[in-house]
Amino acid sequence: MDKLYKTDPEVYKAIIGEATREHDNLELIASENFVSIAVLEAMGSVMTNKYAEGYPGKRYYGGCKWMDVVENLAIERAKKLFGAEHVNVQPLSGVPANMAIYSALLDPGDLFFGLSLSHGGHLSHGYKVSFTGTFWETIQYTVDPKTEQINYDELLKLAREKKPKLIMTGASAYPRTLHWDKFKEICDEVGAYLVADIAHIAGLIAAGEHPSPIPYAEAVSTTTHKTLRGPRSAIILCKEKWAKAIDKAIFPGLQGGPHMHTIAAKAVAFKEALSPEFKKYQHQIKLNAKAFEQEFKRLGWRLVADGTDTHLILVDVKSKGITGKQAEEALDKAKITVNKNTIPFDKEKPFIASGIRIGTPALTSRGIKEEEIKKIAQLIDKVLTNIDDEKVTEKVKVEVKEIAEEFPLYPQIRQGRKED
Ligand code: DSN
Repeated sequence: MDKLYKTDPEVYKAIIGEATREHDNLELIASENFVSIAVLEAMGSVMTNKYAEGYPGKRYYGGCKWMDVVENLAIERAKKLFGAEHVNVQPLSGVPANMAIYSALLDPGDLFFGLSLSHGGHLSHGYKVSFTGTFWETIQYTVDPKTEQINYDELLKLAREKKPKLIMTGASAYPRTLHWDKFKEICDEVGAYLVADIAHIAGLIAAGEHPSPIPYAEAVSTTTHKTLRGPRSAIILCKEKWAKAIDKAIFPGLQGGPHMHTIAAKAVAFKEALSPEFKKYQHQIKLNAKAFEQEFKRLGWRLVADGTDTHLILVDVKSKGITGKQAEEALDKAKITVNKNTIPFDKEKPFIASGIRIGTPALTSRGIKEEEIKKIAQLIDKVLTNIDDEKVTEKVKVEVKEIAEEFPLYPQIRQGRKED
């Protein structure tokens, strides 16, 4: 990054600082991941220079030959990866993707259901402070108080009573399998459209490690930067009958020029995701989450829904007398990055929260496996059970450094120069 260093040493310093932080810390935020150098190169390419409003073969600008090439590659690869009839690769991120789906399938003021934010759902699933909760009527369904999992019988009862036009499924903090066939039965019974937001589990689905909603849902959205390990962005997959409405909702409905450098990077990430190595990687993500589950249980921690089938666990830290905020801050000092998270029926506000969310995609991208995961669970336990003891934090930091050094990340960026 010589040119960047000469032009803008402050931004250069921030980028090197972040690359160093990503290397030095153990990244356990379930929605984060580390992309390949190939994806970074596509993101930092001349594709950022071009306007390409419209779609391949039908653009509102001249000179779009190479834009069509990358967009078609991204579309074809995503179709193959998920077995979808139609794909739109232009959504800038998850919330606009969900807005586009609601706009295409609903009329203003229609009623839809989404999983409550504090029960693992997402802002864009109809939460009242999000536009998704003001342009449309919404009802937030919850998990079962005993199992902390979706109770499909209760959801059916609610759907029969309220008659939603659409049920949004998917989650941001739900550690167990989502049963799309059961959601579909409910939708069919009340005449609602089934929509799935698979942002967290898209990589697992692409690799066959979690059931796919594609055969059941009218439309599916996903961000591309979580388990899928692509650039920060999103796509929509849908049945052919919704293709025109979805495409129109994205452009010209909600967006202008697509970010072609990101679309190029998505194409690269989808190629990587079609490889046999990606399947092994996704399997390891789940093995690592299971290893966290087992070790945390052995250490006496209560886990929401009693464990995981996916890439994440939710630890109820309040059950040992600390808040999610305290846990997040204490772990941050030891260079272990997690996020505080509400747990079902949480009495704390989201900014304090009673839980922490721990995910394995990023650590797995570094090559970390079960043995180290168990060690990391023990380090987390040490910090949390000695929350005000700086000596313990300092000792844990040394062990974190050893693990980070054993599994290096982006050495070529940290050195500030490309390998030639
Ligand atoms: N903000 C993301 C997460 O952390 O899960 C969801 O979009």
